[in-house]
Amino acid sequence: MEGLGITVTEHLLIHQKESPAATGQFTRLLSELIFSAKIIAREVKKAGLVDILGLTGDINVQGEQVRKLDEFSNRVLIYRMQRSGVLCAMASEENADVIEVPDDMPRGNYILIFDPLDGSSNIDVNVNIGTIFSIYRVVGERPYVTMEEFLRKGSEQVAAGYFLYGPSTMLVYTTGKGVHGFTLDPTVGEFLLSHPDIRIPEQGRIYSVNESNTNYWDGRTKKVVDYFKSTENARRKPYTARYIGALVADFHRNLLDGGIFMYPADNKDPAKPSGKLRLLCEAAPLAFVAEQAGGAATDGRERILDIRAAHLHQRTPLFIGSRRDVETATAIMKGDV
Ligand code: AHM
Ligand code: MG
Repeated sequence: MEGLGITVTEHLLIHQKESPAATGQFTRLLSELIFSAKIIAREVKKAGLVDILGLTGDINVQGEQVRKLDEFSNRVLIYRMQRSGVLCAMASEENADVIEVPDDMPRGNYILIFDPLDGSSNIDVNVNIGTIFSIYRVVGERPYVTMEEFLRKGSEQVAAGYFLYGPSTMLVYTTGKGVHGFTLDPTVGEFLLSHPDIRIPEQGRIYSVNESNTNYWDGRTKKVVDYFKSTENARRKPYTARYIGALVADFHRNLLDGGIFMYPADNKDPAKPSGKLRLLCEAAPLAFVAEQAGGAATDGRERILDIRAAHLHQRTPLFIGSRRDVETATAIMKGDV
């Protein structure tokens, strides 16, 4: 029947033949992720109503305070994905080490890396947050995985994407054949194809950066941000500033409308010389999405997808979004202009 929309499962099955990633196991992996995200979305929607807000008092491996919904989302994802039968192991932003699939559970061909609830400082104020995921195929011998399986270049990802918990819940993902967006229809509980083949404008009109860090930036970083604010840029008028403070939400807006998101290196915290964002669970998956939509992502010098992580929780500067804007920022960062 026409007019009812294509569900994400139908879409996956339709495209299964074109995408080497979309095997039966992969479809199952994504279905489990979708189910987990629906549970997280349900709790996010209730967050203002039940006593779930506030800090747990714990500190996660990144040295940040863990909020209850982060913890809940992490637990949901670990519990469901461990039982999916398609994963060999996982890594989460919230866990210091690799998360194994228990010996008594079936293991599969994939590795999942995720940020269970990105932008968590927004939870208490009812502003958008999201879940980011990155999927690799196991290359070594199963069922045991080594750390090397995780420390791969982002270009080896077979799929990546995010769930955005906003006014609507959305899923945006790529398997290396373009980027597709789905919106959760809460009346039937299905993600329906709402944004087929997303293309990011070649050049945007938005810049997104936490400018309160200006005094911690080096000269080149300041020059990049000045460029987007000046009337001497490619638009001949200042770009507009938009900063939500949740990477998924800032990235998503710029993906649809065009623009650049930046989280450069700064000298605010000697323990975090490369800025705040994590290569494996934040930068690499969004870089895959950006490139597949015709955009770009660098650390100010190198393509994000070419960087091999040295450790699980490695941080990286990030310049991501419309291709021409990222190219300009990278050229300034490299001192080429
Ligand atoms: P989180 O994963 O702990 O929520 O932290 C990452 C978030 C990103 O979503 C966002 O882009 C960034 O931190 C905002 O940082 P800042 O408050 O320094 O601007
Ligand atoms: Mg995050």
